[in-house]
Amino acid sequence: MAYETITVEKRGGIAIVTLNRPKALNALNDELTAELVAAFADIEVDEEIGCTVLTGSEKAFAAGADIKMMQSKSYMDVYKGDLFGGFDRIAAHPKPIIAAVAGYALGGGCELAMMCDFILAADTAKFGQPEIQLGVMPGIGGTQRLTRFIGKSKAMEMCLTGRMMDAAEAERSGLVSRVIPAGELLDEAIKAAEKIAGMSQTAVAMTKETINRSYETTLAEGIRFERRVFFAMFATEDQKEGMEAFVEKRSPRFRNR
Ligand code: DAK
Repeated sequence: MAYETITVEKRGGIAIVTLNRPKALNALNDELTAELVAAFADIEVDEEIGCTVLTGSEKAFAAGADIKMMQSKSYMDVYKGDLFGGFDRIAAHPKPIIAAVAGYALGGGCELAMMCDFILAADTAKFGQPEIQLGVMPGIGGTQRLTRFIGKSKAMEMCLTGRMMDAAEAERSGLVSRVIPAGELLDEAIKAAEKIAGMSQTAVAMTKETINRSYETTLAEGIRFERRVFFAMFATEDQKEGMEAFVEKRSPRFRNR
């Protein structure tokens, strides 16, 4: 399918989705949201794809929701149109998504990166929730996810002052998993995605679901959930294959069953 505001490349077992509105620094508008939702719906049912890299340009992952699109909207417009409601579908995508962030990840851009399963940051990356400067606040999960990822004090400071965080601070704060020289970012993200796509996709999906459960429940319930899912893995062919391959000193051949 041809898209106007993103590109999608399938490469072996992975997909690379690139935000592509260079003139607006990849600002998120309705069209881009709908195209991202459609692309991830395709990836979800594509059995060949095990992991996606979501990236932007050298200058911007995404500079936020499109301010020019939002400027004239009324309460009824955003309420009835469920502004950016499509992003819930991306947050619920069952396969892993790696955000490869270079340059600005601001507002909705930072929120989109946080919906992914982990963030690899170029040393040029800058994260921020500057909505307060526009007289609004984060509205695609920023107040909730940022607070859980970096803690109340830093999240409050960023959301109340609009201060940006550089890549080194983002790594120290636990927002990103690793900082990588900008020129190597995409290759590193692809390498990680290929590694994940080579695992049992059943085990990968169950692991993603279980880690995400830790944000939704108490520790005791989460541990109970983990145990149930772990036990269930012994009903999969991939558990037999993975352990047999270890004992036989060979690489496993997972069949995602
Ligand atoms: N929206 C629209 N256009 C944008 C944009 C944005 N967020 N960011 C940049 N652009 C456009 C600029 O207007 C400019 O276009 P032209 O003037 O050339 O036509 C072009 O991209 C290049 O930008 P600059 O000329 O400004 O480039 P600089 O290098 O000088 O500056 C910058 C880069 C990233 C520092 C600057 O562009 C900037 O501050 N951008 C805005 C960042 C921002 O405020 N982001 C947050 C947006 S609000 C919701 C509730 C709230 C929200 C959403 C949902 N719900 C309850 C559902 C709000 C979310 C947001 O993200």
